[in-house]
Amino acid sequence: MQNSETDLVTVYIGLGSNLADPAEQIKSARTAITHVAGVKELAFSGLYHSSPMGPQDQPDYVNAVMAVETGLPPMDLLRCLQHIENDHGRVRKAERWGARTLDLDMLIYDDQLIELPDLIVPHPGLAERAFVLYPLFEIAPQLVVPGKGNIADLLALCPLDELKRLD
Ligand code: ROI
Repeated sequence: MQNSETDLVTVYIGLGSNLADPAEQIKSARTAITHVAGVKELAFSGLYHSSPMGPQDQPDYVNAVMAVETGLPPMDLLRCLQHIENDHGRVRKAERWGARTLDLDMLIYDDQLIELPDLIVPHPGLAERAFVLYPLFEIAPQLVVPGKGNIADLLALCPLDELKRLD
């Protein structure tokens, strides 16, 4: 069901960068997201340093997770996130899972299960990614991930890998 404009939902967004001063990319993306009309920040995790998942011949990543409140429907929010990625110099290459200046993933949208050609929510890789689960747990320890279960249970099954919280 589509949200009416007055219906606000909580959305979790994953942020990742491994090029052109990753920590600055993440901070700047946070500011850009909070400036989107109809989007309000609820929480922002610490920054995490992570080794690359996928091809290893790329720099390490900085990752974070943000919670926002919004009345924007999922596809409208996705377009906004893609604009912000593009504004941060994101170049879409043929290579899957290559280095990127900024990656913004819609991890969770309210309690919804979404399967559209351009958008699957909850994010399909969420449960296998320490660099998503640990920052998500930091800001929402009681969260139930729609269709996947309790965040604490998911986290217990996910090795920490090389993940380190910065500062
Ligand atoms: N690996 C890490 N550690 N962090 C990411 O944000 C990330 N994003 C990606 C791929 C290439 C899968 N690997 C990643 O898109």
